[in-house]
Amino acid sequence: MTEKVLGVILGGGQGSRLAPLTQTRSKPAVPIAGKYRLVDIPISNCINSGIHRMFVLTQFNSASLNKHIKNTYYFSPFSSAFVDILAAEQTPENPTWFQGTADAVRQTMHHLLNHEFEYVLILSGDQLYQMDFNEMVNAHIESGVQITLATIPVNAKDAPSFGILKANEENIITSFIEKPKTELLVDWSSDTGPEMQAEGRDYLASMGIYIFNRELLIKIFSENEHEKDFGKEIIPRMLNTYDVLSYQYEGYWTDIGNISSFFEANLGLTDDIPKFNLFDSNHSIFTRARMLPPSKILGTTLDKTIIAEGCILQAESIKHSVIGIRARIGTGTSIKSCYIMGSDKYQTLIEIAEEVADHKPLIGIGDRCEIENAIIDKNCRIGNDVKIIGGSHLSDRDHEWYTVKDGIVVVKKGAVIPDGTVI
Ligand code: ADQ
Ligand code: ADP
Repeated sequence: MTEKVLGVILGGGQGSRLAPLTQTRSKPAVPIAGKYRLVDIPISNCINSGIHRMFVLTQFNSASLNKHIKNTYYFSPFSSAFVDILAAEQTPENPTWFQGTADAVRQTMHHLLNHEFEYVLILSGDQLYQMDFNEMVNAHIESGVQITLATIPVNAKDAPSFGILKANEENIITSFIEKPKTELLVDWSSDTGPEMQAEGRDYLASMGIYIFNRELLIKIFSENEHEKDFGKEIIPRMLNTYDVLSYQYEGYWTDIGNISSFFEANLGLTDDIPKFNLFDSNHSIFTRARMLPPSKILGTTLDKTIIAEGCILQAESIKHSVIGIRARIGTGTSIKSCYIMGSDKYQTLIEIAEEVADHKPLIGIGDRCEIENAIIDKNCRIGNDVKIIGGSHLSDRDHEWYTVKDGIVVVKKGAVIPDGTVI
């Protein structure tokens, strides 16, 4: 049935919650897990589920996102498969950027409707999960509804960050509240089953994943031009008129829309048995094949660490960390609980000799550094004897080279950090 589905990936609003990672790139282009980009997750889930036609909606169309999509997702010219980026565009009718999730879909409907489909599957661009959409599509069709929402049980601490709902015995949603305040939660618990209740996951949350029948979506947008958001406006209104199905999912799913959840999700990949399984061949995550050389490691003690291709590591030790493509780390350096994104290029030996003579830090991380609880964005030049120790002792701040959020130091893309700096 998934051949009748068109995938629409919401690639992000202004991306302020992931700043400064989104300062110079669109959210779908943010690197994760050492070699992928955020947008690879929903695209891979679609491909693994047999959904081969996708649009990625984004506020700005960065060169790196275009290049990544163009160089990764090319399909046979004899198939109908495609992944196309639709950036917010000014037209005489729409002089502004996308004003919200529903507005993004509304503004791009004329592109979507050029294709034949019966169902549109709307996905968030900032979630980590490996879900087979076949089952959700089948549940949607079998129940005869026109809208289905994927839902997941969450605990009281997380519930205020999500749309929370209640459903009847047929899983038809009876009420919905977008991001309820903690004091309202007493009225919103559900019977989520004994396993979920044992974990304190008593609230049914919207995963921000929706299936709409084509004609209904056209009707919704023609009826009300002012609704900007699915969670805040469209879903609550639909409950009064239509049956909306709750499709309960119980696999691993996490929202990675802010720095601390992004950091935790990346470092979680270093667990003995990570909840997100990069090694599952039935749910492969696709990304650009870069033809990089194997990583080279000289004298480094490694523990609980993921290392992408093309790295040159001479560090003393690397623990509980994710090391991205083409990373270079100098001798005597120790890295703990970090996500090092790596670089877009290698420096030549001549460039290196010249920059060393000029006392300019090289691309990568220098010698005798100590780095902990940090995200180092791509192409940074971190000098020798630099100490960056994140943690709860640091207050939130924004500096020219770095930002601190929830104790995590995020060194900005391309930052040059002189020898001996202490953060
Ligand atoms: P949020 O995640 O808070 O809640 P929102 O910030 O609107 O909702 O983002 C949903 C997705 O759409 C994200 O991937 C975001 O990047 C993207 N997005 C947001 N604005 C956009 C825009 N203008 N253009 C393009 N893309 C945009 C939603 C639901 C909740 C639900 C959670 C689950 O509203 O009900 O519980 O998702 O994560
Ligand atoms: P990624 O590996 O993160 O997908 P790319 O390979 O797409 O990154 O490269 C990102 C940027 O770096 C592009 O602008 C690309 O042109 C540039 N780049 C990549 N390799 C080199 C290189 N060897 N020399 C100079 N620029 C490069």
